Amino acid sequence: MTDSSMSQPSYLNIKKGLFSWIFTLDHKRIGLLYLYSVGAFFLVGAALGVLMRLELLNPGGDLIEAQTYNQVFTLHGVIMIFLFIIPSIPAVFGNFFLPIMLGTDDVAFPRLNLMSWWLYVIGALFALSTLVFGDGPADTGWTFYAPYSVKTGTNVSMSVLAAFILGFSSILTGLNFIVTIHRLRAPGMGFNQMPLFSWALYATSWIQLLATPIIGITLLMIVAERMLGIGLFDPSIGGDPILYQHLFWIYSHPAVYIMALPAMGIVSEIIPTFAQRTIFGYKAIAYSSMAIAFVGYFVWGHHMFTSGMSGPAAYIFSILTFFVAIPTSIKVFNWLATMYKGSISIEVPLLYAVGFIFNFLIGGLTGLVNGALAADVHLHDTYFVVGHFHYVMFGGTGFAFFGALHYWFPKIWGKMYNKLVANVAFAIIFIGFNTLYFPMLILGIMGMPRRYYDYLPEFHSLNQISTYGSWILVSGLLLMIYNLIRGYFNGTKTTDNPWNGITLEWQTKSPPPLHNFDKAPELVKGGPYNYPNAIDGSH
Ligand code: HEM
Ligand SMILES: [Cu+2]
Repeated sequence: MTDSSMSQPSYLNIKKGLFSWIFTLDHKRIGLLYLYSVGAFFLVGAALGVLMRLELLNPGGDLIEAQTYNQVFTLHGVIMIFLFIIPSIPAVFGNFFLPIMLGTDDVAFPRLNLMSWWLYVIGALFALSTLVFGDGPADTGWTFYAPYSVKTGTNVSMSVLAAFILGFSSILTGLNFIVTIHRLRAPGMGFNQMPLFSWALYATSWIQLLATPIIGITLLMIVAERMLGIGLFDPSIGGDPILYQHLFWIYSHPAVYIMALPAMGIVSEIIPTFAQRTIFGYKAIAYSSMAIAFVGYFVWGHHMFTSGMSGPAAYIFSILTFFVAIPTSIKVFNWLATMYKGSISIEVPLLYAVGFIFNFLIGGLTGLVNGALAADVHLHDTYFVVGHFHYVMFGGTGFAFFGALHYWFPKIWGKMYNKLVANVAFAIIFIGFNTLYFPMLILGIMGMPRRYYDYLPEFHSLNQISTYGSWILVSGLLLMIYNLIRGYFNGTKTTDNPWNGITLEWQTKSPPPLHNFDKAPELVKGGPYNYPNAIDGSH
């Protein structure tokens, strides 16, 4: 292990000034541009979430008005989905690490990559402009269901145009990654020698490429319907609102895997490193990502069980939904098998990975409950659903994102944060998260509907607990961010491979040089996770 100092030339210090960042073609800098923008929107979205929880602390609608609440949950949803969670892991860590982990010097199309980020910024400005222009931000929910989205006076057109532009950004990232993986792997690295994070990004990229155009066109149809009254979705002029729901979910269910698969890829990196053990079931984990991406296209109807579809259609969607559980469980079993008998060092990235597994299990199992036709008819549009998807997206993907940040922090900046503080922040976040969202599952079963600014008195105590949870969670998040920023400025210098990782990014300097490697990296014989001293390595 060599010690690298900040004064050595690296991608961070080779060029200076704002322009060298916002017009950079370096995938690492583009990854960081995404990190800062995605991170900023996460904070805005979280603030809106906390505002909703304040409103719901007591019954009586005492803090914000009903219509404001409608706009707040819509903006919260739009920001969290399109500006935070979809770009989070692929655009930040995929950009930064995919080329390095493949042993190459950049993505296939660096200019397209820069354009993705600029489209992201433009899309974000469109979304925020609804705060100023027109009759305020959309009040439809992030799903923009017709016919209300066609009729409401709020600025739906601008919001869906924002989502349209952001969709292009996502498509270009996916396209870039697919070509990078096919064309730029280091000599000798076959598909089955790729790190599992690359496999996860590969599966994700196909969804981004094939599913995102559907939402793009659907949202343009909403704009056309609002401006021209064509009669696509509005029944009063001959349209079909159910058609909108189909088109929306044909994208938005696969999009759930745009959010989940990269997170699973992160966990598949962190676990073998901190267990110092060859990953159990490499191929099963790799191919199950592809299986999830594929099956994910055929289950969208589970969002529409109460829309009046035929019995046989509903049964089929329900059964197909259960099939997604198979490749997902395969991953969970393989992660646990990797840790079993491993020599585990409990560092903060591993805590986030295990936190991911815990939360994602609750998210996945409550997903099966929703997918079960008979149960969903009762739970549809209740807080059970709100609890479920926060467990998946935040407890799952959000935790994996934070885990990745702590895992690769020393590689990205060449410094180490304070580990004790990071552990404490994790504990607060984990406790706060579960205090915030677990009560929502119970509230949903009790019958509390979602998207209301007020509730009946019998729901009071659980809502209070949930709001206290949001305060605990936010304190933990602020502590984590403070600790990382302090690590960035004052952290101790780190070695090139502080976790004893075995994938290629650990062979280069921390922070990496401009073109990633000073000398060509050496591939590990027999796959990317072959720990030479591992206890009982298995394949
Ligand atoms: C501090 C963190 C957060 C808090 C306090 C929070 C709180 C809430 C609450 C209370 C609602 C329900 C509104 C209602 O139905 O009346 C909600 C909805 C939602 N949240 Fe969050 N949330 C947080 C983070 C996140 C994250 C990280 C994501 C995604 C990654 C997310 C995605 C969503 C979505 C998609 C909705 C649905 C919006 C809609 O109904 O149209 N939230 N959130
Ligand atoms: Cu779904």
